[in-house]
Amino acid sequence: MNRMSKYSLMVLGGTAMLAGCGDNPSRVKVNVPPVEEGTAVTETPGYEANPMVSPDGIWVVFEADVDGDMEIYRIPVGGGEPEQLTDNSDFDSSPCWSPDGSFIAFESDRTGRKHIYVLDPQDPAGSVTALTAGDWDDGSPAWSPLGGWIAFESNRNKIQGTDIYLVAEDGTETRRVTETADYSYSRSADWSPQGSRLVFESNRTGFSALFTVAVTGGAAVQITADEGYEGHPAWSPVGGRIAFESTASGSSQIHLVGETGGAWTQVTFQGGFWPQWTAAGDALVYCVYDGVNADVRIVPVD
Ligand SMILES: [Ca+2]
Ligand SMILES: [Ca+2]
Repeated sequence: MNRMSKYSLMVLGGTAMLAGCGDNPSRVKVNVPPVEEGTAVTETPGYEANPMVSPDGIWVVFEADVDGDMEIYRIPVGGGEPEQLTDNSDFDSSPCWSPDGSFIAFESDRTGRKHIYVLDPQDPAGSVTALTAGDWDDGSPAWSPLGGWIAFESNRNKIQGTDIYLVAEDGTETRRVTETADYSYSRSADWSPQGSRLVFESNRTGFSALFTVAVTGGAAVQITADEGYEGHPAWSPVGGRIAFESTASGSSQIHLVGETGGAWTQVTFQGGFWPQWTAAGDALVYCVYDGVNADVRIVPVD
């Protein structure tokens, strides 16, 4: 259903209520459609998730389930015809751009376990490079803004849970960044603009909270309180603050917090998941999700 027909139905509902209210103007209520936040990038009946704008600001890459399994797509930021980049019966998800926009890293279970792969969006039917392999699961790749390394989460070396690792973008070397207890997770990492620190979510102290850590490892710094769920952090490419999703307001919304913590600023009020900054750091692409349908939106951020 496109936005116009959805609005038409809501206006019809308001009209019906008016007709039932008689002549008493004090009892007249009109259902005013909510002002939609940001701009729609996709408005399909299906599930789109994990969007990220290309460094040149032209494309949004995302995952979608159209044919019973997840595939990677890209679509112009202003909307239009999606271009399918993977086509198989496996679960392909969590796409992210290389800093020069030449490649897209993603996770796929095409070997039976989840691992990190790289494709060329100019030649999606061409060769896909596996960066990780093994009898465990890797996911949520995030490419360093300086190039060279991709952060990801893995359950290798762990009895339940995940830690953050780095893999060289040519797959030749892997490094461990976090080392937390079994049965706890550190995941959904993203890079600081200088490529020296990572922000990630972890439940090491209880509920899921946000932490930062040097890419060389060591002590993590907690930047949100762990009394609720905070996740999917995205470090502003111009620095200073981190976007994330939280259910603190009663539903999942996008918020901002300083990169060393502090007060939050709420960005969305009508739902928000999986925020990612544009390269200019002046907007967030994210999803709204009602449990069945998810759509990609983009909203400017001052
Ligand atoms: Ca949709
Ligand atoms: Ca697939």
